[in-house]
Amino acid sequence: HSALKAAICLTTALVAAGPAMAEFQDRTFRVSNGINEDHPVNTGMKAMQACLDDATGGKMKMQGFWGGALGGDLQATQAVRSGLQEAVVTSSSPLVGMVPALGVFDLPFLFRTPEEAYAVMDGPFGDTLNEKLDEVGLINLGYWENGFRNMSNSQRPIKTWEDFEGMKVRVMQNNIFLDTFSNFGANATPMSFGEVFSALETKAIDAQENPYVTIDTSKFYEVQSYLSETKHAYTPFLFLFSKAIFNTYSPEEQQALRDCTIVGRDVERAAIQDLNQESLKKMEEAGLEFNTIDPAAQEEMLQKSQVVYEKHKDEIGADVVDQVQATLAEMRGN
Ligand code: TK8
Repeated sequence: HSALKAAICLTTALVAAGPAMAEFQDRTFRVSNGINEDHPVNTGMKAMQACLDDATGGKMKMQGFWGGALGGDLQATQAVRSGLQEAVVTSSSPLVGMVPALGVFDLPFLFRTPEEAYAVMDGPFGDTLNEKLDEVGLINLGYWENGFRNMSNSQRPIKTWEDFEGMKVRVMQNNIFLDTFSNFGANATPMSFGEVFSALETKAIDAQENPYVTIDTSKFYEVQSYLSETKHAYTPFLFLFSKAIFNTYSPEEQQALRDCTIVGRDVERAAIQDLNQESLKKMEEAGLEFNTIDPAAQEEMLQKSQVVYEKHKDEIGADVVDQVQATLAEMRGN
C-alpha cells in the first residue's frame, strides 16, 4: 500500500504545482529573417514574445536572427523543413518549387488593397495553402506582411510599362516575377535577397522591387535614385515552423505558438501600415525622386500582364487561381 500512497502523493504534488509544470518545458527557438532588425517583423515578434511569456509562464523564448544570418529565404526554409532549424519568416515567392499554389501571390496586380489580401489569407483559402505547406513539412503559423511591392532604380522614373525596356531588374527566385518583368521588356535577373544591396551598389543591376519599408530598412535607397509606386504585387511573409520539431511539442505549447503568432501578426501588419508613408518620406528626403503611376498606365500594365496569368495558371493550379479570383470578385461586388 505504501507504493500506492506514494503514487497518490506524487500525483497530488504535480497537480498542486499547476498545469504549467507538466505542459510547458523550457524551449528556445530560432527565427530566421532575411530583413533587418529594424523591420516591423521585429515589432511583431516582440508582441508575440510577450504573449508567449504569458501563455507559457516564461518558458518559451524566441531568438531572432536578422539580415540573412541563418541563410536566405530558400536556404533557411529548407533547414526548417528538414528539422535543422525551428522557424523562418520568409516571403512566399521563393517557395513555389515546394508548394506551387503559393505562386498565386506572385500574379501581377492581383490584390488592390491590404484588406483584400488579408481576407484571402486569413480565410478558408489561407487554410488550404497551410495544408499544402503541412504536406511538405512546414507549419505555417500565420500570414504576416511583407506588403505591396514598388520599384526602385538608378536610371529613370517608371511611369508606363515601356519605361522598363532594357532595365536590369533583380527579381526574386520565382518564374512568375521573372516572366512579369521580361514581358515588360526588362532584363530580369533572379537573385537571392542577400545579394541585392551589393548588386545595386556595383551597378550589376539597375533596379529592384520591394515594399517601401523593406527598401528603407535594407538600405537599398542609399544606392538608388528613383521610386515608382507600381504596387505590382503583394507578398506575404509566412511564419513557418518546422513540422518535425512542432510535433515534439505538447498540444498546449503548439496552441500557445499558434495563438501568439496571430497576436504578433496583427501588431506587425499595423506597424507596416504606420511605417509605409514614413519610409517613403524618409527616402524622398534622402533625395530619391518619387512618382505614382496614373490609373490608365496601371490598367495598361495589368492588361499586358494577362499573358503571365495564362502562362502560369495551370502550374499554380487553375482551381487555386479561380478560388482567389472568385473571392476578390465577391469583395469588389462584381
Ligand atoms: C527577405 C525577403 C524579401 C523579399 C525579397 O528575406 O526577396 O525581395 O521581398 O523581403 O523575403
